[in-house]
Amino acid sequence: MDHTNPNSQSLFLGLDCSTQSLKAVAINSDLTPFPGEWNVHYDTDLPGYHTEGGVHRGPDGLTVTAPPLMWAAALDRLFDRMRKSGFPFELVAAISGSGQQHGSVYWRKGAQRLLRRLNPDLPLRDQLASAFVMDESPIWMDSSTTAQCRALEKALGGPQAVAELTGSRAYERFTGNQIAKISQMWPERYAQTERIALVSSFMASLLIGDYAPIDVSDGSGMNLMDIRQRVWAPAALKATAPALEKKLGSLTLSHRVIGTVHNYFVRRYGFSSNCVAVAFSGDNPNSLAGLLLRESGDVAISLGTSDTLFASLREPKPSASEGHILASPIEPDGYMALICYKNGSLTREDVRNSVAARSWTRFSELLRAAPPGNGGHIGFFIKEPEITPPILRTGIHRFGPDDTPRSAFSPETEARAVVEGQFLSMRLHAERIGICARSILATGGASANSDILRVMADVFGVPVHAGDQPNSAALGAAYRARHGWECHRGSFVPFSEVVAKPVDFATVITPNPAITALYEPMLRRYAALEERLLN
Ligand code: ADP
Ligand code: XUL
Repeated sequence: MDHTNPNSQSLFLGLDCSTQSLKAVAINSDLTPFPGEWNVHYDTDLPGYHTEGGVHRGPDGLTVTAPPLMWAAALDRLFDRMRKSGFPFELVAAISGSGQQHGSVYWRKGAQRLLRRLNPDLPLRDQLASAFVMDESPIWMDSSTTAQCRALEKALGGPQAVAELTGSRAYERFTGNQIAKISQMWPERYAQTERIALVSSFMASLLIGDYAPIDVSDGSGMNLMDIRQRVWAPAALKATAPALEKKLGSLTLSHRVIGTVHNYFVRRYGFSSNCVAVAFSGDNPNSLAGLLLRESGDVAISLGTSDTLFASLREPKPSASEGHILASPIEPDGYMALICYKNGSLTREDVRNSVAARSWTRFSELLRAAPPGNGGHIGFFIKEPEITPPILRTGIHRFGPDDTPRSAFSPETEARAVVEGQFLSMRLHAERIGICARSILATGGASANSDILRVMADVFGVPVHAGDQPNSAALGAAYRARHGWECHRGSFVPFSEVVAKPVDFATVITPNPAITALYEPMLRRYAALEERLLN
């Protein structure tokens, strides 16, 4: 298939290697969706890896990892499924992908040779079994590196200095602090590491059969990159681990073509040998691309395993108190702001399981049964050590309308408290870094639930839009594949010229001003109670 002809019926494939599953979507040249959506769910489709919610948790409650070999096995499983469903791999002109951010993979010396020589007759799982120095990759849910974070801040002159340099103060899940921990705990393993990849560049490496570069947008989540110059920051590298620069390889701009798909995928699945790979990036950056967020005031909220809120940004103002500044994945000199919550879908699921017999329908009934504002009841559901704000001690904190602690709520109050609390927190912390929503695009698994979206609209007091495609990360990767392919054929073209068409956000939920007014005093109470918990 000749993919240099713009009139051909080329397809563009987007992957999303997320916490719980690996997904794929495809689009046509004119950006219309190609029918079908494919998914491999780690817990149920690859039970041999014994994950729960896609991860392994350590006994300390802080360490969270996942096996990189499982992600490789998932890629074969996904493409097998697509082939069986008749997916025309030969039409794919370009592929890109998303990875859960911050997670790191440690390739053993000699792994590059293994990648280059991948044999199409054997699954990746068999060929890469000895390729990793760490069989378990630390992922974004890990919060075991507080000591390394404080050491980085001390070495660079404090949290604000780290934020000014790298876009965020030191965070436990950020890759540099994870690398520091590994180099200190297992110096021999660190010495045997030839290359350190992010989940995004790891998946890209499988596809091109070589070490793939880290893109500047996902690279912003490491506490290692100079956020303005978009190069590794020597002072951060030095404070993190010895001989680190060589192990990281060089960074790439997000729209760059990084290679063609390896013969393994050509022979095994029928990809064209001309099919190019565009730099993979983080799931939140790809969602920004998938939702076409460009104007200030356009905010997206993704309700996936993590809940995240993000927006495009021209003028970065890194803060030591909350949020992250990342390099934009679509504008070579733009930025994005990101706020991340660890207590997202899994925490809502936990409450659903305890009050609604594991049913989202029942959960919605309960949500509707309690009045907006919840009669003044407020809850903090810290099932996982939280990122925003940083509260590492888990537990549920419930307060009555007079701010006194309560040990339990009724089922309706409990269901409403978890959802209202999450959105009050998002509004509070977004406003503190200057993000003032004019409208919200909702995405991620839980954006399918209109009762949850109604609370979002009322708390923020702005319309919430949602579409049929809750997986904006895979879609954004497909758009970026299309954009990178276009730039590769000639010179750089702005993303907005290639991807100009707004996506279909058929569902619009408008806020009720009387209810929004009710949330104003509640937001102030929420802030004061949060302060109390932090102290
Ligand atoms: P990720 O990509 O981060 O792995 P997804 O965006 O696929 O996650 O979201 C998965 C989550 O979506 C599940 O954990 C589940 O709790 C949530 N979810 C799915 N359907 C609903 C629903 N109807 N209401 C609320 N949450 C839902
Ligand atoms: C973002 C973050 C998560 C992961 C997993 O900073 O940690 O959103 O990207 O989805």
